[in-house]
Amino acid sequence: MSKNQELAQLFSKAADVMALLDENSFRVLATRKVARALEELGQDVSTLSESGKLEEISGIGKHSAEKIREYLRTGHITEFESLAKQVPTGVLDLLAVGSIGAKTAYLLWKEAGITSLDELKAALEKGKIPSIKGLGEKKLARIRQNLEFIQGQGKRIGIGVALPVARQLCDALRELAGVKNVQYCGSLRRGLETIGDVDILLSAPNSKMPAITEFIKSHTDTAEVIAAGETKVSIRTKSLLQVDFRVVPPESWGAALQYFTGSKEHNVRVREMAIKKGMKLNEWGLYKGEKSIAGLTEVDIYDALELAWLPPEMREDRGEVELASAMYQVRKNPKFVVDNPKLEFLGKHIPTSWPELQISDIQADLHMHTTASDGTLSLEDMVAEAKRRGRKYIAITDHSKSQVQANGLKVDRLMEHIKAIHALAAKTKGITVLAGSEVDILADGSLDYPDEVLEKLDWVVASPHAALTQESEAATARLIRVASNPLVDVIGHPTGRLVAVRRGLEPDMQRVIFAAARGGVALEINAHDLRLDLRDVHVRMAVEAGVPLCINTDAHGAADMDNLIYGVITARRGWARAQNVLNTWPLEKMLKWQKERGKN
Ligand code: DGT
Ligand code: CA
Ligand code: CA
Ligand code: ZN
Repeated sequence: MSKNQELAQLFSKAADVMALLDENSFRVLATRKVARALEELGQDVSTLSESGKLEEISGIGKHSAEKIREYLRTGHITEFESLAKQVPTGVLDLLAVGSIGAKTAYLLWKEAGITSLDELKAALEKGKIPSIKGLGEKKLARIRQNLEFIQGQGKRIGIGVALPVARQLCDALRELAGVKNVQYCGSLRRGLETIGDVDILLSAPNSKMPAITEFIKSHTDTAEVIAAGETKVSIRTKSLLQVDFRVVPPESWGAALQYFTGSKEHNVRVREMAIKKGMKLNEWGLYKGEKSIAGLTEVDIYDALELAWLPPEMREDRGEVELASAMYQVRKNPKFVVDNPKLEFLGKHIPTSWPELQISDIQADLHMHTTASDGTLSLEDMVAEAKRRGRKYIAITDHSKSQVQANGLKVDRLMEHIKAIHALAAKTKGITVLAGSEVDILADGSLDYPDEVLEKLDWVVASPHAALTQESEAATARLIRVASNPLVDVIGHPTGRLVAVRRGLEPDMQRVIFAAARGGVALEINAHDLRLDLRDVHVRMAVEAGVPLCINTDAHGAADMDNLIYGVITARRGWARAQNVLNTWPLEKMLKWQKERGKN
């Protein structure tokens, strides 16, 4: 772990401890900001410290800089250590359970004597938690649900952890002499939000196997070799990921890529197609009798089976085999009439090749936070960073007044902020900056600012942050109300779920999406790897209903903007093409949509 990360974790833990001990909420927030700033720092914190530049980092003040220097000098932060002594470490683990915030953890600890997740589980099972104010039966039921939820996730790893590790391994292997192709496959290539294990496929001549095995075993990221055979090596990385490497001869590359990308369900369907044609498909190739028909590329395999190639993210047996078949037929015969009601939403023109949504299609980011609320970059820096990354237009959307712990803006501060954004926008060339807000959706679906305030904004993201455990029916009514509000442009992270941590709202999403279609409100795909909200299946519903999607990073700092890829992958999993994604549109088209939406 780098010094940057070590320090980020120390500050983040200190913030948890402070929250538990009920310290001033601004101090907690400031400490979290330091953690975030450290995580995102593009350079080594020791170097910065030596050149006396720590205080120049946005989010790091004089006192935090002192602590950072102390750590770099001594390996300790005395103040944090004495803070930590006041709370058992197991109590901090309780915070990982959705619906346990600092106050609840405090009650569980002080009033029920619970100091670890195991103790919590046992106490809940035995019904041994005394009834205390703030910890009623409903609350305990929710905690129990959430605890079961996180423990039921097993050991799957988030895509945000797995993808960077897999990419680095693939890049390293590509440099190795004799290696022809390298690609991660399995659930990671399909872009699932959590990954069981990473499957990396290589093509190389058999003679290269010993050298490849040796390289993988001695790689700096390898913590343990689980198995090593003639064509397969399995390791565990330092980040606790299991990675299976398989080596195939170059002539089987496409067949193996297709096979190991999966999903199993998709493969079963594709293999059935082969059998119908009197062929046999396996990881080595496509065969008719002994004769090899295809194997070199994935496209060759699909083509020989009269299927169009589709992006890996779509291969879940959710209708993509039917789509691929229709696309192939139309390509062979433009007059071919597709008679499949499930494909009707594609309109009259079935594409002959699927236009895979790319990161480079994204022109705008319409959900971003600055130091005005809980971001780490100033307005100026955020705009400069977005411009540097080639965004053509953005919306600055700091939190609204209910988000006290995130320093949400009261109306007078919002008015000042709008002025400041417009002033900066007027003198900034090459990027259009909209003055927006991320307005809280209150439990009943009303918004956190009155209409006359919302009317002053160029862009309104409305998001749920609180009351995320309400009943499904209430959640549906809440979101339908927002989806019907003409002052709302997009619903941000519509369910508030956190991948493998918190269920979030569980509305009847089909009804919400129909309401959004009627109201002309867009739905966000929040690209943060822990949110991915809308999730894939709901993206698909939105695409079918013709509701525009908006892939936003919800950036609270510069590094968050790199999360865009996870949003794009999730969009692909829901069959979204660029035309479905509002922020791929040029600014003029988006503004036109904004003016005309919901009018017909
Ligand atoms: P995971 O690792 O649980 O996140 O999910 P996957 O999809 O990566 O599954 P994994 O690692 O067990 O296998 C990787 C791919 O290999 C899988 O997506 C499809 C292929 N595969 C594995 N076992 C079978 C099988 O029994 N039949 C077929 N047709 N394909 C298989
Ligand atoms: Ca896998
Ligand atoms: Ca595997
Ligand atoms: Zn946000």
